[in-house]
Amino acid sequence: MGETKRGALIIFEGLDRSGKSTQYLRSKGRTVEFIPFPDRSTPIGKLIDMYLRREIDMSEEALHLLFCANRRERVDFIQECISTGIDVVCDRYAYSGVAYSLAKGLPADWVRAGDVGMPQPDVVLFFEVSPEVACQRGGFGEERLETGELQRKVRETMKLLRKPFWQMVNADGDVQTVEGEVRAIVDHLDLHLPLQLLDQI
Ligand code: DGP
Ligand code: NA
Ligand code: NA
Repeated sequence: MGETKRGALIIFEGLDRSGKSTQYLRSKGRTVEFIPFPDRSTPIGKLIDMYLRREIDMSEEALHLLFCANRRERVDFIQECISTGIDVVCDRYAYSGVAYSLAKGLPADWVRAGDVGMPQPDVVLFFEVSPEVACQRGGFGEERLETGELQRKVRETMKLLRKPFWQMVNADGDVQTVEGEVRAIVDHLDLHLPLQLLDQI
């Protein structure tokens, strides 16, 4: 009897409007569960959504903790999928959480502690898009946090978070080219070790 291979935890990271959503929809031929973070469908996600659409205000600290809590809400589901051989693709993860809050000037140790113990990704695909291209894509600037200045800071901060399991993907190109890059990386993941938990971000 063959052992069922565990699923992979694949993270898409990058700036707003870097084309991540398009990418993950196009990869739907695999047995994959997609989780967008923030997951706006949960009660905590609805609060985040109201904040982003400028319907409510809250402190930066409270917002940070809500984003962390919103990711924690899905941990059981992620682990269930992985152990039954289903891949999980998350649009954003702890790295967005840390990069946005550091860019706003919250204390580094406090910020980085919020996602310790989360499942460790098998790969983080970092979609790199030039800020000029990102600003030209549709819908930019509609929500809070989409100002050019904050995006520049997030971009710089995000790069400092790079880990050995990060892969940079040039997202300025056309969709087919980017999709090819993504598949090549995902097809070569080594899934023999069990899923680890993040001991630092
Ligand atoms: P999205 O739905 O992927 O466009 O994300 C909504 C916005 O929230 C986007 O500007 C990025 C930001 N964001 C995503 N995750 C986090 C997080 O954990 N912390 C903070 N502060 N912002 C985040
Ligand atoms: Na956005
Ligand atoms: Na998202």
